[in-house]
Amino acid sequence: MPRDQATHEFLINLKNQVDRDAWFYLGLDDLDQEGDWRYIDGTPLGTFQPWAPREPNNSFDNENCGMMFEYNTWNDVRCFKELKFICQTSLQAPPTRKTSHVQICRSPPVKKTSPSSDDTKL
Ligand SMILES: [Ca+2]
Ligand SMILES: [Ca+2]
Repeated sequence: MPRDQATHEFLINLKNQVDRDAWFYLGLDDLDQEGDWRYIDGTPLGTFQPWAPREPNNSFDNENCGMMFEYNTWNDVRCFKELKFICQTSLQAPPTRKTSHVQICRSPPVKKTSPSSDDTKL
């Protein structure tokens, strides 16, 4: 969860090792209440919110998941859009909220045979 500039840049660098052109989910959404953006652990966003200009725009009243967008800014998209993702996990407290990206992050690890895997886990 990119709560500050340093973490934001860390995630970008991590992603770039797999795919420099990819957009990816960030672990934030406003699924519970429109416009109330929260990280996947339920905590509200802080002051660090590098949304792209005119985002989040909740386009077609159906954009509720945050993603890393052009120029390393954030954008809201439909949660079923197929994107890469980076998971942050805790060995002690797994996520409790059930969203599509949580479900993806909970999927059993798939054995990769190539270094160019689709997902990167922290
Ligand atoms: Ca929304
Ligand atoms: Ca949007």
